[in-house]
Amino acid sequence: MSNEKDYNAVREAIKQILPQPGYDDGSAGPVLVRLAWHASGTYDIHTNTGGSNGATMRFAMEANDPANAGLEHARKFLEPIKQKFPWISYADLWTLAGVVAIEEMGGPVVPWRPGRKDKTQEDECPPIGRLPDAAHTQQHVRDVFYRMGFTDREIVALIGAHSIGRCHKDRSGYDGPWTYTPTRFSNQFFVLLLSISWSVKNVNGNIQFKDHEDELMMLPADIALIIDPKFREIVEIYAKDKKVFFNDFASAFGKLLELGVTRNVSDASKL
Ligand code: ZEM
Repeated sequence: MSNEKDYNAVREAIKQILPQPGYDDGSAGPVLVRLAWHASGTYDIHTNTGGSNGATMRFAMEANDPANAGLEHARKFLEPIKQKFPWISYADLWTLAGVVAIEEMGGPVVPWRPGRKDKTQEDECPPIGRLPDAAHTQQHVRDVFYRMGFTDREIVALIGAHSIGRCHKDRSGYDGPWTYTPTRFSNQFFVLLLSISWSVKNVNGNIQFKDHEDELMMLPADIALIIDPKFREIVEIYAKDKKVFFNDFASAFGKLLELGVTRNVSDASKL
C-alpha cells in the first residue's frame, strides 16, 4: 500500500546520515543516541510526566536546558529526514534514530515501537532539572534513575552508552572521549573503568578524571559506578561479558524509549 508508513525507509535514511566527515569522530551516531536519551530521560514515574512522547525539546524552554547543549546538532542532522517523511512524529524519529545508530555502530538490536505523538505547546515541556548532573555521584544517579523507574542493574547498563561519543568543552564543560573507539558500541567503557588508574583533572573548574596519558576521560557520575559496591559488581559483570551487557542494554534502552508513551488501541493494533 502506497500510504503505508514505511519505517524501514526511515531506518535506511537514518543510516545514510550517520557518516559525517568533519564532525567529531566522523559519525552523527553518538549525538543521536544522546538525543534519544535526553528526550526520554525526563520521565517521572510518580506523576507520569516527561519522556519521549511529545518531542518537547523542539521548544525553546527544553532546548535551552543547559543539559541539552549540543543536541541541536542531532536535531539538525534529522531534519531533512523529517521533511522527507513528514508522516513520522519527531518523537518517533528521535527515538528510532538512537536505535538505528546503536545498531549501526555495532551495538545490539533495541526493541522499538512507533506511535509517539508530538505535543504542540511549549507549556507541555517537563520541568528543567530532571536529567542527571555529571558532577554528582551514586546518590544522585540513583535518585534520577529510580525516578524513571530503573533498577541498579539497568542504571549501570544504560550508562554503558558512554562507550560511544565524547564530552565537548563548549557543551557540557567536560572534555574528551571515554574510550579509544568512540564510534563503536562496545563494553569498553566498563573494561576501562576497571583497568585504568583514574586521576583527577580540573577543566576550567569542572572536575573530571583522566588516564595516565590524558587521552581518555570519566565523569564523577561514571566513577561512582566503581566506588559504589553494588554498582561495581555489575560493572565487573559487563566488563567480563559483552553479550550480557548487550542483552541488558537492549532491554533497558528499549524500556527508556517507552517511558510515558501511551498508544490508542487502533494504533497499537496496526503494529
Ligand atoms: Zn551521557 N553524557 N550521561 N548518557 N551521553 C554525555 C555524553 C553522552 C551523563 C552526562 O552528564 C553526559 C547517559 C547517562 C549519563 C551519552 C549517552 C548516555 C556528556 C557530554 C555528559 C556530560 C556532553 C557533551 O559535552 O557533548 C550523566 C551524568 C549520565 C548518568 C548518570 C545515558 C543513560 C546514555 C544513553 C543510554 C552519549 C551517547 C554521549 C555522547 C554524545 C556525543 O555528542 O558524543
